[in-house]
Amino acid sequence: MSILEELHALRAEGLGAISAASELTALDAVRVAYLGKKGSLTGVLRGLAGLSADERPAVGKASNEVRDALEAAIEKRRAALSATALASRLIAEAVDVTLPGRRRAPGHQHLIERVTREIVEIFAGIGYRVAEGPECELDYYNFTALNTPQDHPARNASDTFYVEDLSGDVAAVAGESDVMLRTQTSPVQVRVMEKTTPPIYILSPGKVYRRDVADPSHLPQFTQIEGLVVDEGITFGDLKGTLEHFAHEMFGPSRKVRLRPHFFPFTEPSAEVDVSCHVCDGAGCRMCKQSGWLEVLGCGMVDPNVFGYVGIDPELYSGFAFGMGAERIAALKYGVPDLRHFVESDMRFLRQF
Ligand code: 2U9
Repeated sequence: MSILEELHALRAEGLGAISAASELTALDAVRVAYLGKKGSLTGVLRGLAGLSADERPAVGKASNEVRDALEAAIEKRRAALSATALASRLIAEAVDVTLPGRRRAPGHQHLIERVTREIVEIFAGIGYRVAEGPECELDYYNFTALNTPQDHPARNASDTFYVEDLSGDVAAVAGESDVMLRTQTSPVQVRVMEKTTPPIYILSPGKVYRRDVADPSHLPQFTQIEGLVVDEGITFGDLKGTLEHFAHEMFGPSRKVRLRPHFFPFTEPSAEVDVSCHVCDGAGCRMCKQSGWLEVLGCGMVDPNVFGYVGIDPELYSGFAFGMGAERIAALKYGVPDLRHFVESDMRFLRQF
């Protein structure tokens, strides 16, 4: 076969291989096989050396034509294969923007947060302001200024979470730290009284900590809401009227309020407060253990000793205070039998509210 015949055959064979290449990598292999350094066309051109001078131009021209034809065919095939590849990728990766999205369940306020805010709103409506303070407190604010004797059981390490003083304080090393997780929010009110001249009408909601084992009616951490009023001429009657207003707003307008004598170190006289049962209207039911009454909070007139600690003149001013647990109020209002439900994060429980 002459070189011209070989070139002709090579061209036909190359064009066939190009159109047979079904993907880009195969096409590239064809290009290398025909046009590469060690490719067939280069191999044929090696025979050029053995030709006479007048044969060479025609063979040179023919080989250029074969190269051009193969290169053009490769480019055309490459464009076609790229377009097909792109089309199939577009199909494979297509996103149906009309499909409905996956819904995320929106979160909502925890019942305790809702009840806390509801209580705050009731008192905000009659002029109280919210006061907040540290959860880690000093013995002075949590106990001493609240007229709590040195030997009061609440001060025991078995009742209160004492916090290690990292300053290396000798008392702390001996296990008698002055720092603790507050057991009530009253220290917030002591701090306000230290800095404020009456009238004072404040509410202090917040977390408190007690070294209790969790059971249906106790949690080692819970939410307390305390109120404090200090003004001229404040009486026990003002306290009762305020609590009646709260009971009506929280549990319904026909609720009755009953006060039973009690003792707290920081108030004198002190009382525990019952609200007539909102489930049976006082007739007696499972909720109120047949008594017709639910115990909801504690209260009293601020002890003059407490005024002494904060520099308020008890001859000029008097005041009342009250305290309640938001978890207990929520449990009574919504019929939750066990306070532990509030901290267990079981969505079946939480979703109900
Ligand atoms: C100051 C002076 C007095 C706050 C009060 C109570 C009565 C009370 C309990 C209710 C349930 C705590 O959450 S509980 O366990 N609290 O009964 N708290 S009087 O008296 C104060 C507060 C601040 C300066």
